Amino acid sequence: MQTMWFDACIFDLDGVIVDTAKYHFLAWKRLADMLDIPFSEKENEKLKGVSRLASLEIILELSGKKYTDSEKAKFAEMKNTWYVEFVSRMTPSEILPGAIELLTDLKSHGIKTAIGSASKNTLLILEKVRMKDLFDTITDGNMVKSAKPDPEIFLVTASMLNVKPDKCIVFEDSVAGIKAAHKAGMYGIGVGNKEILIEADYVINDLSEMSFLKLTALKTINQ
Ligand code: B16
Ligand code: MG
Repeated sequence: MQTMWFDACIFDLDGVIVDTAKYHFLAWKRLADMLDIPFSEKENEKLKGVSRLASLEIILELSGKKYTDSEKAKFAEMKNTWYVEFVSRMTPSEILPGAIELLTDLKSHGIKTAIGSASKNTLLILEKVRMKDLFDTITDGNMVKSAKPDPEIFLVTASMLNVKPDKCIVFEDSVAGIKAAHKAGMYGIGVGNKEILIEADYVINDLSEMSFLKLTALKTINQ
């Protein structure tokens, strides 16, 4: 069998496999309205890939007020309850373009696949869109201490897959996620806007632009 420059592909969830950012926004907006904090889709951009508590801190900063830790814990729980209500209604029709095709293609060529997401709701979402079985391992926000841009999530994923970090490709829609991939010693493919994901090794609009064959040629293209 031919030796590949990569043995595994690790996928971020929100913004790469499914678009849950819209549900995060609706739930954060409800909390912001309740607290009289101005919050729009523009501010929501800053929350992509960021953990739940870090997202809350960013929103509360817009209020200019101070909140206690127990108030913050209550707000985070309220937001999550509303968010879970939204994602509980998700169906496979919400899977982003090219995701199933790329995962099937990679598997047929013996490449390992995984999820590396900051979301503590990863398993629920993957169950709702019926994609759990397409991944060899699923690493989420419940399994790590440090959030992206810390490389912990991707290093844990690589070790669960039993693959060396330099043989992993990460697909990420957030700047923090690309930084985390690089700190882990992995190749980072940005999914989304080229102007925002400037640190990525390569950028695509969505997963329909990628295939096993294109990945095999990527390193040669970039050199
Ligand atoms: P939860 P990803 C991230 O998912 C989201 O992009 C981010 O907006 C969210 O705050 C974070 O998960 C935590 O989500 O509240 O469900 O634990 O992009 O890492 O797949
Ligand atoms: Mg993301």
